[in-house]
Amino acid sequence: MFCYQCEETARGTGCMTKGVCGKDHETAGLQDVLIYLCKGIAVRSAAAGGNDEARAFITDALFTTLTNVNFDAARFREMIDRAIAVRDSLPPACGDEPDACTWTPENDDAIAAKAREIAEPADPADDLRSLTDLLVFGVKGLAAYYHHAALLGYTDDAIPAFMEKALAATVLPQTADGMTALVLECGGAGVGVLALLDKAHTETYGNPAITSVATVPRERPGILITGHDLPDLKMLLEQSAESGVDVYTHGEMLPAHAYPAFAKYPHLAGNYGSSWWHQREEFERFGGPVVVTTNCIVPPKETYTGRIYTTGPAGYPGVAHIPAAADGGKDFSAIIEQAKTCPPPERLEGSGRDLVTGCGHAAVTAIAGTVVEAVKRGDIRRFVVMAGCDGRQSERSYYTEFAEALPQDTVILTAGCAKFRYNALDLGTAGGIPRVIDAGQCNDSYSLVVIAQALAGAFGVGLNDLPISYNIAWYEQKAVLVLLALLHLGVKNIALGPKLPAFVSPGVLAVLQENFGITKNSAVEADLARMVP
Ligand code: FSO
Ligand code: SF4
Repeated sequence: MFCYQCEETARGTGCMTKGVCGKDHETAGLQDVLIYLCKGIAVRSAAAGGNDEARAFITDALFTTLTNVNFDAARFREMIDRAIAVRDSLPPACGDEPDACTWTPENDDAIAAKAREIAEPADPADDLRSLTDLLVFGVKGLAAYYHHAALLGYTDDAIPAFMEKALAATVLPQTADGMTALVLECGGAGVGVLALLDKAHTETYGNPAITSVATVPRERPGILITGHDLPDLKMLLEQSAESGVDVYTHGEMLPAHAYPAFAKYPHLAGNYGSSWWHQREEFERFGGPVVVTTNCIVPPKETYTGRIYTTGPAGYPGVAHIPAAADGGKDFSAIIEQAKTCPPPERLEGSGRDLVTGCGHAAVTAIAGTVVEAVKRGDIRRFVVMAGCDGRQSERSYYTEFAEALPQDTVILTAGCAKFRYNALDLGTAGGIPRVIDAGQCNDSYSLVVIAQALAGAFGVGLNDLPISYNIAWYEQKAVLVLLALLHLGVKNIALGPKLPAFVSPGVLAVLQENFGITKNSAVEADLARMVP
């Protein structure tokens, strides 16, 4: 195997025997083959002017290959069979199609041989390979966000059409310039998909309101739900109402409390625990069933394998999977019954302080006058965007230290699970607003853009002239897409950390630095001096 798609990749260069995430050699190979087949589907679908079934398949298949989504080799075998069927149902694109359009394995050995062929370790200096992988990882992020929007019935043909064009390009002859143009175009598609998902969430569930979320568990048994899928939470809340069981959010599900459509359920009891990588301890101590709707799942401990469930794109071998019916409905009744037999959640050390979330664009622009006045008075000197992901490596304590060291007249704008590094700290208020403005999931990063654009409008300046610095924590491929979206919007001087992506070659990095001022963050004091002048 060779995988270098996430920030925690082995030795900062690539996982070659087993993923740091726990992905094994076999699953990595099957994922590579599935992506390869998606490229063949993309060539044919694009030539046919776009095929709905092919586009839906590509969207869902790519999502399963993001970091920490699905570790289940059996699921990937099924998807490979389905990929071949989808591809072969489409007419040939031309007389001389790339291998991805025609390659058909006779058996498992042929799949394994293809996986070995694909998994060539990258030459770190190969700019074209770097750009191609940057594009594929950005398209994976696009697929994840589009999957969420499409589930709620919000579609936009431009997004799957771009995914198709981009994937097809990776198996057709390319130049570095052509690939660079596609990478930049991917950022534009990223802005489009984030706006679409924002519309899907806010029109379906209402605009989030600034909300305090309890972190101390109640006395009744509970079900914990994690990941990003809001329709799953809605179904679970509906089915468990009046059951005597409470529902708690974990990780990226925390912002759900802020939507009117979820806040109205009295048995949505609070948030339990923190970001994804704490789940082995937190799921064990929760004591009741846990539903994992998307990334990030980490290899579960035996102590809770009998009460953890995956659904949607998520999967793990030996973990029960809740399927969707043809109409998208899911049956959580067995989980609710199991919860009734479980003890209430154990209180976690460090819990107690409410977490504030729901600072989406509607809530923040509603108080824009207060914010603008606070900036004019000098009560708010600077905003620092600290959105992105959390991760398990110790160097990520940088983000806690940076948040603590920020002067009192600064405000953190955040989204994604990166916030768990500082959202339980008592950072107080600045200019009458909380010093941590949590716009929601990484899926809600668009809110930060809208807030920045509203501030730029209020002050009559460009985005890069605002008193905003960017200190972004990345981990997986959705963060790659968000970064490309920010570049597309012309945002400059983003600091990225804790490591730069292994798949960015020195040549590509030089271009990013020259054109966009991207840097790696360094030490707290030096970064503070640079970002909060
Ligand atoms: Fe986090 Fe995981 Fe939302 Fe990511 S839970 S790390 S960017 O998959 O999705 O922020
Ligand atoms: Fe390694 Fe990350 Fe790939 Fe997992 S997703 S195999 S940790 S690079």
